[in-house]
Amino acid sequence: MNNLSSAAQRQAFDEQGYLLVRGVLNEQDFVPIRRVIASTIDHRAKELYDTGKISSLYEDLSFYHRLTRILRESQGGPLLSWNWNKEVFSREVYELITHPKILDIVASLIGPELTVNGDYWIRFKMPTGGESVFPWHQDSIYYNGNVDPGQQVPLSEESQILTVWIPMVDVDERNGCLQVISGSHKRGLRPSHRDENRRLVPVEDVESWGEVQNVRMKVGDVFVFGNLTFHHSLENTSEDIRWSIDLRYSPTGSPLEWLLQKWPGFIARSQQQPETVESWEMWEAKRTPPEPI
Ligand SMILES: O=C(O)CCC(=O)C(=O)O
Repeated sequence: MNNLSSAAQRQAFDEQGYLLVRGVLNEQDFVPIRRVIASTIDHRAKELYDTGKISSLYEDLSFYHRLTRILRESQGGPLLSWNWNKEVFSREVYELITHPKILDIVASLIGPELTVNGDYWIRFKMPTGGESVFPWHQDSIYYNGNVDPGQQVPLSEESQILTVWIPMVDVDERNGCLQVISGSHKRGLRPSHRDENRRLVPVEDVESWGEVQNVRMKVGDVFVFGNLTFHHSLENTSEDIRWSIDLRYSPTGSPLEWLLQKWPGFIARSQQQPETVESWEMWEAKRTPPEPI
């Protein structure tokens, strides 16, 4: 897993179903998004404090420890991991999703006509050991599982949907890094069933199919994988939250209207029709429901 030329990146991605690119972003690139998260945590803390669910705003705690403390007190039992999308919808997220270095990597894998799908997630993987495990899955199985019964839509596995996974702290086996199975995407979409937590887990022993890779990453590295690549994340046995953001892209014109209706996205790059690229204001207008008349 090294930095390679575009053609070699593409070849490695096609072969393995994933690609790790080191040192893409720098500390400065994260400043705006950290600010958005900190302000959302602040807002959430005030809500919980005002409704008597926490006894303090814990403003003296660091960015990383504050949310754990707030959730420990408000949730009582084991901490549930959180995913935020609309809570952090902002120009700062748009800037990160359209970061030229990220778009260059995505374009090297799926071509120059790029649509951002609106289902990005900021994830807080809580320091709760086994509770924090995310089981093996292919993203397509979740997409298909989210389609309403009876809705006739093209299956998601017929499209390329790329995830760009970006840690906001260094990640390894201790704090729940991702694992992937090399070459697993070549087997197509596999059967799964719902476990006791309603999560879709494979019925087959996927770990026996190929090399299971631990995806150890430093802040600034990005990890890209496809919607058929089996991946999961390990327990977070550390004391701290594992923060990450995952972004999603497809070739423009992919038959994903059902996804874009649910999570409106935008055209992020186009070589053929550069005038179709959509600004933050255009994305914001798509995501903001019209005022009632
Ligand atoms: O961040 C994680 O722990 C899991 C992420 C994941 O499964 C995904 O982005 O599809």
